[in-house]
Amino acid sequence: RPIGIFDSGIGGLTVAQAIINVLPNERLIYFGDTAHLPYGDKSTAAIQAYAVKICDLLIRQQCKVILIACNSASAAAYELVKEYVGSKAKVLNVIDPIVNYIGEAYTGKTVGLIGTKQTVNSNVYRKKVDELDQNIQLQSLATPLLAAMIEEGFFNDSISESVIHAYLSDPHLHDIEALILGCTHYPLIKKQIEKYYEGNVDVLDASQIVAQHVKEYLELHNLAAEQPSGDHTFYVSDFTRSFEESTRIFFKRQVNLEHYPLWE
Ligand code: DGN
Repeated sequence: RPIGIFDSGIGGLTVAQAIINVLPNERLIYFGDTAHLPYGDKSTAAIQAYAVKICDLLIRQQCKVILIACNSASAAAYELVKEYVGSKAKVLNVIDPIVNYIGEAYTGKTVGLIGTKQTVNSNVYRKKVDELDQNIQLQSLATPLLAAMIEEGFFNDSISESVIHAYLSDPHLHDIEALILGCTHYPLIKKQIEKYYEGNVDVLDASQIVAQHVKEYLELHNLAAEQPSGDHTFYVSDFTRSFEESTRIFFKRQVNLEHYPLWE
C-alpha cells in the first residue's frame, strides 16, 4: 500500500523527495491542492475542509499512511483529520517530529521558527513546545514572502539574500540557538540562511527530520515496503504548465503532474 502525502501545492515535494531518499522502496501518492494555494493565508476552517476531502481521495487509493506535508495544514487540520480518518490510515504531520527533535536537543534554550502566517499565528508549535515542559523558549516570525519568492525562482541570489536578511534581522529572532524552517519551501534557502548566521545558529530542515520520523514509524509498525513497490503518482487539483515546470525546483527533476479535479 502506498504512502499518501498532501500539500497546498508543489512545495511539499521537498518532503516527498526526503522520504524517497530514506525509503526508496515505498510508493508515494502525492496530492498538491494547487486549486487552493497558498494555504498559508487561508482560514483554519477552509484548510480543514480541503484536508478532509483530500484524505477521502487518499483513503480511496488505499494509502496506509497519510502525511500532511504542509506546515500550514498540519497546524490547522491535523487533529481533525486524524479523528476523521480513524483506523482507515495512520495520519502523520510535519510539526510533531520537529518538536520532538527540539525537545531532545535544545532543553533550556531559545529556538526560532519561521513559517507562513497560518503556521505561526496558529501557535501550534508554541503549544507543543510548551507541552514538552523543557524550558524551551520559542520565538516565531511569520515570513509570508519567502514561499512566494521561492516559487518565483528567487533563491540563491541577491534578491533572496535581501529578503532573508530583512526577515531574520527582526528582533523576534535575536539570540536564538536554532531556527526551525517551518515551511515546505524553505529547504531551498537553507544554505543562504546558514550563511546569514555564519554558523552561529543551527538551521533545522524539517523535511529531513520528518522523513526520518516516517521511516522509524513504518519500521516500528511493520508497515515498510520490503521491495520496490512501483511508480509514484503526483496529482494536482488545478493543472498549469507552470506548476509542472516548478516541480523541478522542489524535486530536483521535473515530474509529470496528473490533473485530479477534486473540487469539480
Ligand atoms: N506548504 C505551505 C507550508 O508548508 O506552510 C507553504 C505554501 C503556502 O501555502 N504558502
